[in-house]
Amino acid sequence: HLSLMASILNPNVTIEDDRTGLDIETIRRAVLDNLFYIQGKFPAIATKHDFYMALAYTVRDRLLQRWLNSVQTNLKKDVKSVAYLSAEFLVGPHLGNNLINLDIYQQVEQAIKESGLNLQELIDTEEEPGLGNGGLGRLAACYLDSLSSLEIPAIGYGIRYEFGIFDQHIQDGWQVEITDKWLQYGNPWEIARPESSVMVNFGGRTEAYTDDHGAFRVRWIPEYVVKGIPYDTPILGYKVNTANTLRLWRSEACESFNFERFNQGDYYGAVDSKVHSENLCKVLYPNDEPIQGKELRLQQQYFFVCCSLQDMIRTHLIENSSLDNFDQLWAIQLNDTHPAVAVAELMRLLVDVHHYEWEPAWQITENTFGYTNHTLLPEALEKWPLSIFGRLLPRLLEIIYEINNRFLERVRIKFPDNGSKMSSLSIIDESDDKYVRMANLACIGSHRINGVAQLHSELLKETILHDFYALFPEKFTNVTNGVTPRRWMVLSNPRLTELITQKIGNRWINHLDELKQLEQFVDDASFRSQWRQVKQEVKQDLAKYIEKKVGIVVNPASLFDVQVKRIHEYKRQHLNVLHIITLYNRLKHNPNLDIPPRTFIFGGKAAPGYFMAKRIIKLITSVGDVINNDPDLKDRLKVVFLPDYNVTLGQRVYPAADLSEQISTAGKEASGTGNMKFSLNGALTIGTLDGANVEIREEVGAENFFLFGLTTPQVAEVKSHGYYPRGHYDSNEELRGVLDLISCGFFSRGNRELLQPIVDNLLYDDPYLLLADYQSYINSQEEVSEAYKDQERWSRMSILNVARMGKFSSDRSIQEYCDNIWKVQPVSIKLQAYNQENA
Ligand code: 475
Repeated sequence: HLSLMASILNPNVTIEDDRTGLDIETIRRAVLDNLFYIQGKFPAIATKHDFYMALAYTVRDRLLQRWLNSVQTNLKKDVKSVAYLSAEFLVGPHLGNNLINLDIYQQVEQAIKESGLNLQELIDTEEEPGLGNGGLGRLAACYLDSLSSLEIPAIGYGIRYEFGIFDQHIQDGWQVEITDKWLQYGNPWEIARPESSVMVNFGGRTEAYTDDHGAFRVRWIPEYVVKGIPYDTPILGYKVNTANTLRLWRSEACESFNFERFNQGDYYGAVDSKVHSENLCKVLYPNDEPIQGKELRLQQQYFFVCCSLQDMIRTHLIENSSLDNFDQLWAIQLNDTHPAVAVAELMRLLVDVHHYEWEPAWQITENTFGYTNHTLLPEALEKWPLSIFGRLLPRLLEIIYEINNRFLERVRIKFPDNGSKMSSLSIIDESDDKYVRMANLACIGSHRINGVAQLHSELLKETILHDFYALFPEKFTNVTNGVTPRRWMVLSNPRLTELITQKIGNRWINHLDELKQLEQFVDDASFRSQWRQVKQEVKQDLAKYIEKKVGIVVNPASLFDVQVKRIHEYKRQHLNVLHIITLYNRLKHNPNLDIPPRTFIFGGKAAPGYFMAKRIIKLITSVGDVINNDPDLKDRLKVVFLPDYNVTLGQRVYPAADLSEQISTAGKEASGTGNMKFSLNGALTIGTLDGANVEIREEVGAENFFLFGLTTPQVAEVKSHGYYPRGHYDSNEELRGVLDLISCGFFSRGNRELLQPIVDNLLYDDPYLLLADYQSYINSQEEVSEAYKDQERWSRMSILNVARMGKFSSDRSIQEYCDNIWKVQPVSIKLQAYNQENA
């Protein structure tokens, strides 16, 4: 109460009370307070989850000051903000991360201990918001962390899915999908803002009219209207006052719209339309490839884009008299093409609603948008059947036609008589059925187009976006992905964080280049031994987790060989399996073979409708069942499939890995980000020259990286000559032994049908060239085993990997986006108490 009095006497004093105080005693009391007043529980009857909630609210209270001041500052200042539009944000649990970024982990740990609880257990109680599929959604989350840590005014806009990515169970070796009910026990991190709701039109028709000034205009008479309600979550930066907002939209029926039906006595009809509106944001599509032609998916995309643009315009007009300077105060980034309809929607808002002429509206639009591409697979480019698009978004389709006509007119003048260029550049695909091509819309409507790793950005220009590159070379650039060291090191690997910080201080946490200083200790034998000790302890933790989860006992001294990522043929988890079976056969034939024991760890979800990916999971678990229980092997090989790979599990796995498997077919993985998390945590990489592997190898040095496989040009070369996978089977005896063992039902209790689709695919098609890369992979794995036998050498390589990972901080990526694409500056946030003026 002294501080409260002080603030009355002197309004410049920051108020420290039960909701802001950071000393151990205040935190301890605040948790008990929240337990009583929010959870409605005495400690004696509270569950672990109750304590988690009480602590989460305690931490949120300590964020709010920074959050509201950040929001207020961004509103008032005439500084440019970033709007990151993404259908996915895979943020992971908030509690631990907020403790790190608030820099109160230790106080809270102590306070919780004094209440007889364990902080780690409470952190582990949090249900993670699985609002993403994989790399793309997780990248968006790392970028939010870095935007705040760099004090950039920013907002993330997305969808508040009621059910996120499914929970994966493994039954009888197969994946089973369970709905993810992440909201069932409440979400303490979000605040609903129903007062900022907006309306979104769907269906119906358009109509021309002449306004009061005699101008020709179009209006959209929708068939139905959906309300978007924003839910805000603070994203605090590391040791700064900036807390940006992640604003996710939930859909609801628009009451006024149903009122008429309701009055007509059509009660069930009115309720029905309510159900329909709420379905819109029910569930995240679990494919990490596009879902062509699913109307609900297009509704989701337009819904969140329309809500977000209206929200930006509303906030813009609070401090500005017009939208003339919209592009000077907003940089909007399109995270892949999922939000690309924003290009047409901003035009609609400017032209139809705010009565701009086409040309100035187009200038604003093009200056505002940037587009990030995340894939090279041509089949993964999003396109919508024209019929669906036109029925759902009739006005948007008209605008797209207008954009396209004006654009193609410029193309025609630049490349006269080039019909094939015109048809490849057109937003409308007229090949067989008609489609709207979202990547074309994104390219035309953005002033910058980037890939996510050097190789990927080069390949974009050469392949899928070649004709756009010929037209607008100045638009193309690269921003290599990065990951946040706060979550992927400080939070997930406290032991290594401590060891590094002892040696070089803690500046590396937000200046990751400083890890360089570790190089001076690489020849220090006692440091190397400490380094090994840390890895050993972390591996023991994972070993315990594995035993608890899947009942497999693994040897923490064995080489932990890890591949965690979505299951995809191009990522080649099955190539990893071919290596496992090769080792198995070698050990069976030669029990005295001198190779270090290995534990192969897999994790990853398969899209529910992806037949081959689901078979690959079954292959891994089946091979594991045989190998793990074969007494001849004397536990020298173990194969573990960890169910339900997600952010939380990633945080356990990356720190414990010795070897990181980054084995995609060259030219297929846009970047990868798991590759960075592994290396940052001291794993060595076995990998192809694909995605960001190329740059990782460049940084850590070729001698500290296990390279194998065809290069991208070699892949193209092999394919151009009519690739014949069967030839590798015929000529490579060891490979033949491996495939034959699968075929004969050895791993499937004699069932020859079960795994045959995988073998047949490899022998007769092998689109991802596993057989072509097999021998090179096996050879490289032999080098891995040799290196691991020499633990001192391995430790040197591991230390150098970590020391040279500075480039792969998402802080560096975001700085590049700020400088080269968004042209935004940091703004430092001054704290002002909530009950003071203009708060
Ligand atoms: C790349 N997801 C990684 C990562 O840049 C890259 C697609 C359609 C619908 C829903 N999700 C998707 C992706 O395309 C995706 O995750 N791409 C990944 O983006 C970040 O590191 O190489 O595969």
